[in-house]
Amino acid sequence: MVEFFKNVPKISYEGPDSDNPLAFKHYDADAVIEGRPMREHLRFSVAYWHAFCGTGADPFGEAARQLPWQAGDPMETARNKVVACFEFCEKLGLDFYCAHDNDLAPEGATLAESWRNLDAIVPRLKEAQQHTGVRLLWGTANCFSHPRFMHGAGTSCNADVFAYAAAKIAKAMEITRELGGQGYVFWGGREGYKSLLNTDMRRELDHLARLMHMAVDYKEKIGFQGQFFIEPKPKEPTKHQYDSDAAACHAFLLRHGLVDHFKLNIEANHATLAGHTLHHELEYAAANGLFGSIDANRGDLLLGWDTDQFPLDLYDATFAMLAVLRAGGFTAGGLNFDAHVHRESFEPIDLVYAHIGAMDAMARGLKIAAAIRADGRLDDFLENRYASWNSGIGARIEAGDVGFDELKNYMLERGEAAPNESGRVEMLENLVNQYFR
Ligand code: XLS
Ligand code: NI
Ligand code: NI
Repeated sequence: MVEFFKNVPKISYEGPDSDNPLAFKHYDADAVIEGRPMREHLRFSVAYWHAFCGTGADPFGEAARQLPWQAGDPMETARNKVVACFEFCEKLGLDFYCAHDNDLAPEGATLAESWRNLDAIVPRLKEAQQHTGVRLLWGTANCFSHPRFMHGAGTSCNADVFAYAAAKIAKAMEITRELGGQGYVFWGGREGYKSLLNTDMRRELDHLARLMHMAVDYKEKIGFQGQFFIEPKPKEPTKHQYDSDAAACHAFLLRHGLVDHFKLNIEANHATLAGHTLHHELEYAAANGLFGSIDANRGDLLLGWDTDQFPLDLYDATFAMLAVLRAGGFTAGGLNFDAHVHRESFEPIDLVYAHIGAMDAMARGLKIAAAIRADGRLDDFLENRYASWNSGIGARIEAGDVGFDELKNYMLERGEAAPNESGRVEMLENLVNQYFR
């Protein structure tokens, strides 16, 4: 059997005192936290596109990565990538992978040829899944790379392009079902605009909703049981993406009667591009019944684009895992490392280091978040902060028993509101820091 990550052993847990760069210091897959093994809390996934397809090219430089699975014939490359992906997942102990249709097989000269290419690869993925136990977290369709999608896919001004996207999404859903995918992701790609001068926003949004409704119908028709996710992103490649953040997706889903069919796949770097934190987006999603999955990565605040770096920030990891635990944990979703190595990290081993670090960071975030929850002071503080709503006038407002007339009389009688209590932000920040050890 060919090996693409030669000299990489199976990565195991050695504990926080280990100096071995090829070992986990915090991710102990079977260790139980809050009644569940870490692997079930974290549901780690490798992103097929970044890990096995990305070449390290950027707008200023060509391909730089060593990709030992790359062959002269694109179909041979596709077959090799299957081997590389499952070898990688087994060695790292990643339980899932995520992929676009185009990541798996090359596009042909016609749609039919593209589908023949895919159909030749899917059985190999299925077999590798059965053999290793590694599963598909979510599938998706690439409706943004090919020039035909220059004006968007579901929001294109060209009806034929909409039809092409619909066909591509239908096929990607069939493949995802065939592979037992836990979910299916819609990321807008080029669903947005560069200029309002050439854009009929109302019509484009209605078309996008039509595409989503067709997907919902098709899901039912083919018996795909997975969860649909929308992945918000505010810009790049367009200037304004319609699915700009969790709240914008929520409004779109509500307006078009789609809200019961979707959850959100929140990406850290997209959250920061939108001027939010990952924590904010997760809390918004959870507060509105839309918490679903996470594309775990990070941006660089000095750079204004989707740098898709591996998530290593322990505060971000902790706050994300606090939100995940509060939301009751993942069901269909997981932590997909939608991240790529830096261009200068061009050897296969760099991908290994990147995932070890990211898995350890998220595992450490999980442990810290669980410790903060076990301590209880943070949750107690939060609960008590709203105590005035549990009885008296607060309870009557929440129950909808009073209106402006009653509140006018209530406040006229009292003359002044009850005194405020401190928000204790610094004390709570200190409490969080206490668990960073
Ligand atoms: C791009 C997105 C993309 C989606 C899948 O910014 O993050 O990679 O996750 O299409
Ligand atoms: Ni993503
Ligand atoms: Ni992204």
